[in-house]
Amino acid sequence: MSRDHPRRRDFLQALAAIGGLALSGCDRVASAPRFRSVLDAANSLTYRMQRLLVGAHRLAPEYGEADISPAFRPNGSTDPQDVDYLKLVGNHFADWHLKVHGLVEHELSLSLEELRALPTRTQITRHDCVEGWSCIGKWTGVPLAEILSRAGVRPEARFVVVHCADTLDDGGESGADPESIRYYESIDLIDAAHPQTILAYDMNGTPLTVRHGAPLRLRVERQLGYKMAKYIMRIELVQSLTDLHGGRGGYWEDRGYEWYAGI
Ligand SMILES: Nc1nc2c(c(=O)[nH]1)N[C@H]1C(S)=C(S)[C@@H](COP(=O)(O)O)O[C@H]1N2
Ligand SMILES: [Mo]
Repeated sequence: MSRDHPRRRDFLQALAAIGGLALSGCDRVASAPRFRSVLDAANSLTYRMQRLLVGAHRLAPEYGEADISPAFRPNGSTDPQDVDYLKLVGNHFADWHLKVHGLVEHELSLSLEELRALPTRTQITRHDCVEGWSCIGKWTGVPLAEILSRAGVRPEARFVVVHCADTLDDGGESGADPESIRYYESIDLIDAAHPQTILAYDMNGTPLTVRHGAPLRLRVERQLGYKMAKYIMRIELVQSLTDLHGGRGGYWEDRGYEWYAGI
């Protein structure tokens, strides 16, 4: 009995420690105002279910070199004809800068060279398009968290919005203001801080081609393809999505797709 005692006490202490850790871990996330307001803001059942079931930290599966799809299907915009973008392509993106602005402590303007000098992550992941196809590719880029920590996220910020260079092909024909049909996407700060969320500049070991989003695209590996914005021009930290374009947080979301496109 007395021999068991210390062990039991150790066990109880360990349990308390684990419980305490788990509790403070959950507590930290659940009671953080930012997380709560994201939940409040999200009216999508999918989003809440996914967040409850998978939590903030689950990693998307990663694959080996042998699994890389021999041909990765391009989709959506594949050859943007927007004048500003064509100028950038013409000069091999030497004049391109990633602008980071909005609810940040310091605005950033980073060249491709500067981005490539930052810490990198490479991941081989499966891209699932909502249309029902998947391809496996290798992506190299800078974790979005690195950029955000350099910019300093202000406490009011809740979403990261990615603004792209392209307007979809049929956009001009409708006679709409091109700015209103420019591709854009948004994610919450949980996905923004996720280790597999990167701003990719290389695909399968070579710089991104125009088809796949040169010079920079987003990879948010736990969500569907339409979240993976290509042709990134600027990143904006915002408190609310309602003032942007159609108000639903993305080009396709404004046309009826789910904002949280969890896989
Ligand atoms: N800027 C921009 N990003 C975009 C799109 C687009 O049309 N424009 N299409 C999305 C969709 S629906 C998919 S499936 C992927 C396709 O990426 P890929 O061309 O590299 O296959 O890009 C996503 N990102
Ligand atoms: Mo897609």
